[in-house]
Amino acid sequence: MAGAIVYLLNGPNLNLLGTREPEVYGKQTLADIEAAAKKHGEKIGLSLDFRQSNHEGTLVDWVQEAGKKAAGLIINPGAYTHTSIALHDALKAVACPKIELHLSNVHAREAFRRVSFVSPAVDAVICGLGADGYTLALDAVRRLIEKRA
Ligand code: CA2
Repeated sequence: MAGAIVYLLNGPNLNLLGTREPEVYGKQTLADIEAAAKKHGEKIGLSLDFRQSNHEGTLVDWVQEAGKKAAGLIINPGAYTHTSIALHDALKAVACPKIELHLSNVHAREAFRRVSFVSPAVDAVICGLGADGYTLALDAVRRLIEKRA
């Protein structure tokens, strides 16, 4: 377990965190969230590979890469959650524990955000806890990795 690699992937527009809509997404920037996640990862024995892209194909490539290299995968797919069959298919092909993560409670927002193409392809979903969701997702993925070992 010590030093197990976990990919933490972030989708479109999450690079804008902290600049707008703080009432929905919080005040922290993605760099703040990355620093806290890496610190927590170290504490619980996980080595984090934290990335963000605005491009669906890049995210698909990274999910495939995680399938080869990672012990666990956490993904906040951003708006691709609600549209991407390509991400669904890529995630289905990954055997390690996978968690879908959202800052906001997508079920309490617009109807289109209640639809997720990602949820059927992952082990668990965390949403509505803001930036804390990232550290909680790390704890959760660690448990799932342990259980499978
Ligand atoms: O709640 C989440 O984490 C989301 O994945 C965030 C996505 C949204 O499309 C999903 O429905 C739920 C959007 C992230 C955009 O973040 C921004 C932050 C600041 C300014 C503009 C966009």
